[in-house]
Amino acid sequence: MAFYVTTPIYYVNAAPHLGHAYTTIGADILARHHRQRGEDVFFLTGTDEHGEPVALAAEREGVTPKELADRNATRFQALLPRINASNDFFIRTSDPRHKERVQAFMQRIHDHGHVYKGVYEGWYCPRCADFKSDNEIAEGNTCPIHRIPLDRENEENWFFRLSSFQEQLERLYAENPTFVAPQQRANEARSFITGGLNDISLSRAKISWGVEVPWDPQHVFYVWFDALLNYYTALSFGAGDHDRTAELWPATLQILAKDILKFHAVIWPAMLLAAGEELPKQLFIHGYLTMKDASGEDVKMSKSLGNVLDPFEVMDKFGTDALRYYCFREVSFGQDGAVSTIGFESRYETELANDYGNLASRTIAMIARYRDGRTPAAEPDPALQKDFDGLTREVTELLDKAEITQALERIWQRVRRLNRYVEEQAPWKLAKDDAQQGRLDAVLASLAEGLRVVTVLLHAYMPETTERLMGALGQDGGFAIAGAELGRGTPGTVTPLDPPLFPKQA
Ligand code: ME8
Repeated sequence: MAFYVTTPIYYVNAAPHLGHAYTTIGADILARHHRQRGEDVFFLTGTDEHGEPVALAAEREGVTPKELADRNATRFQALLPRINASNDFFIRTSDPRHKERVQAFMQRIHDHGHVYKGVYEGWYCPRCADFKSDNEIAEGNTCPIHRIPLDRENEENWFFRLSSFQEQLERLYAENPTFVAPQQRANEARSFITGGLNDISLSRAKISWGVEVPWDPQHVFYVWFDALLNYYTALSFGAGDHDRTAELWPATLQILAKDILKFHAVIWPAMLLAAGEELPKQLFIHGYLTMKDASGEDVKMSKSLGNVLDPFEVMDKFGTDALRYYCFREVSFGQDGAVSTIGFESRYETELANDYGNLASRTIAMIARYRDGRTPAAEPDPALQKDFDGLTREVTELLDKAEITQALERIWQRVRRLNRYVEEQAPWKLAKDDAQQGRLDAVLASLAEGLRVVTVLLHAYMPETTERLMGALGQDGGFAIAGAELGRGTPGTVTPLDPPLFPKQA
């Protein structure tokens, strides 16, 4: 079974911030989870290098767009190993192989009769690269997202007959209610469509930084057409030594934030329909990470507003897995949520260092002390078994719906259950009583197994920590999801955790 997951391709007009890392980590958690299920996973991310947002930023910095793109694409690429993203390819839209395929795809749309020449007159945000309709304009003709004045544009462009897809798109949403998740975002997309679709510019004559329109080389494609197509073009040259489009298209899941809902939930399916291609199975729209701005108000973390948390700094201090964990624990995937340094520190201490790290250290230390480092072979305690029954199924079902935070919550309930189990059973008391040695075997074996099961399930979230812990538990059974049941482990020889999984911060 194939699982093809994508992130948006990020603009190279500035360096990456935590908002970009967030989406990529979310996609990575799902990619890793599906690999644990033995599926044929393809995980794509990359950079969006054309269009006005990049051309303008380059102009401001006094470099060519290509220079800026090369510099910042390198920074986005460098972020990936740091956040431990297991992407299979990184697409750059300035890649000539992408450009060729954009031209071929758009030529198909042209030849199917969905394109005509016209004049665009209206408001345009150069940072969003978006032609704004009346209800998308904030006070004083400003962009509601970037809070900058909009430009009044009047230019001759090629147009895409978006309006002619109105009915098909309405039918798509009616027949496939989970095409866009969560539901609230599907409703938004739907009301945008039922509000009436206008044809949209497909090319720009004013800009030269882009992919040339093959039937009119004075124009380049409007950047969104070029950008959206990355999800499709990458499969023909970025997925190994042969074209894997037939095996991997349509995408299983496309992840993005609500800022670019309209492009993905309306324009993108219309483009695919116009070319006669299948539609992605699902778009998952998450919310914004917010942070306080200068006035103390929680607003979207963004380059242009300047309220960004540098993911590199956070990882230097807390480690990669702590960042991965925090983002999805603190902010429910799908909702907006505030992040802060204090929030990081608090969850790091109470949950990672105490709930999980301490549980691991104590369990291993007790096996070392009372059983000479060999985990006893004993059946899992029925008292614990009952609380673990169905856990893996629950987690898998939630992750099938991209409910990453909810799945993590279910796992964490069991981490806490294991902590209570230690307190209830008090192995240190059993150890002093000769008559309780069988019981002590059962308790230690159950703890080791419980810890192994949550560790298999946490692997997609915290790959490095979980590998270290599996090694320390002497488990060599790996991370296949099928093994995430109490009693499926093989008792091994433990190694004390030094330093602990999440060392106390100075
Ligand atoms: O829109 N909270 O690129 P972009 C959560 N190139 N996610 C955030 C975020 C925040 N504060 N800030 C950014 C573009 N993101 C286009 C996309 S796709 C064919 C072209 C993430 O650099 C989130 O995924 O502005 C959002 O959708 C994306 O970065 C926008 O990145």
